[in-house]
Parts: sequence; C-alpha cells; structure tokens
Amino acid sequence: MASRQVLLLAIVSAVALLPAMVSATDYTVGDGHGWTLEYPSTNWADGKSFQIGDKLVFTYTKGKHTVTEVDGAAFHACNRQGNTLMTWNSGNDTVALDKAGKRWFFCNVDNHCELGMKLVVDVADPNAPAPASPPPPSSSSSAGRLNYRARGGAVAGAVAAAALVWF
Ligand SMILES: *[C@@H]1O[C@H](CO)[C@@H](O)[C@H](O)[C@H]1NC(C)=O
Ligand SMILES: [Cu+2]
Repeated sequence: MASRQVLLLAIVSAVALLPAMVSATDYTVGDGHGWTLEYPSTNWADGKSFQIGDKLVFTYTKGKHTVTEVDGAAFHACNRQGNTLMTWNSGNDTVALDKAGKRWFFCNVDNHCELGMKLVVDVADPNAPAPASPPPPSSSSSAGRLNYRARGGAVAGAVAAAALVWF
C-alpha cells in the first residue's frame, strides 16, 4: 500500500534527521521560572553543555529586567557601567550561541545582578579539532565523533530494518 510506503519513508527520514535535531537545542533560561529574581539563574547552567547552534531563550516581563551581555570582568563585578557587548529587552529574547567560548549575561536593572540574575555559559564547538594533548597516541575525540556517527547510522539502519519487517 502507498500509505505504508509513505509511513515507512517518514519513519526513516525522522531517524535520519535525529542527529541534526539533537545537535541544536533551544534552552529556556530558568526553565519554567524564566529569567527572574525569584529563581536566581546563576546555577541554572550547571551540568548543561552548550554547543554552537544552540539558543538561549530569556523570558521575563518586559521593562522589569534586561539581558545584557558583558565581558567576564564586568560579569564577575556586576559592573553595570562597564562595556556592554549587547542588550536585549523584549521580554522574550533569543540569543544565538553562534561562537565558541564563554558568554556572560546579567540583568542590568538595579542590583539584580548582585541578587543572582547572572548567567555564564561555555559554548563548545563540536567541529573543533581535539586540543593538542602532549603525546598523541590516537585522536580520541574524533574517534568519539566517528563512533557517534556510526551509532546514529546503526540506529537508523535498525529502525529501517524493523520497519521493513513490520510492513
Ligand atoms: C517568544 O518568541 C518566540 C519566537 O521568537 C515565539 O515562538 C514564542 O511563542 C514567544 N514566547 C512568548 C512567551 O511570547
Ligand atoms: Cu532584573
């Protein structure tokens, strides 16, 4: 039946796209709490790993807060008079993590930064070459990527095979 073929194609396509989908994530800062004083954001990033292509979404009541990107020194000092790299203030701000390295954000209203409205993320480049480690016996991180791809391919193949058997 044509509909079965369409369904099969949909399943196989979805599995093939899976690696691309997991590689870019939109993170809502503070999760359900949003970007707020009631839920200091300082530790929200702990345990999360960010990659180029991910996005941070800051949601808050417009006018009550800002999302201000600064350098590390201004961040650590909560220096609101220092050099500002970028400011967002729409209340629903999407910040693209489009480059590797640390990005520092705080709220530029009153003493909110001191109260914990600050967030640092460290953005990894998934395509960066492995850092040169003293004796290079084997490139473990590129092997890891190859394994990851091989695993994705194996999963796609297994699902496709299962679907073929099923239909
Ligand atoms: C925030 O903006 C995104 C698009 O940029 C939209 O999809 C989403 O619904 C908005 N959220 C709110 C709470 O306005
Ligand atoms: Cu604030």
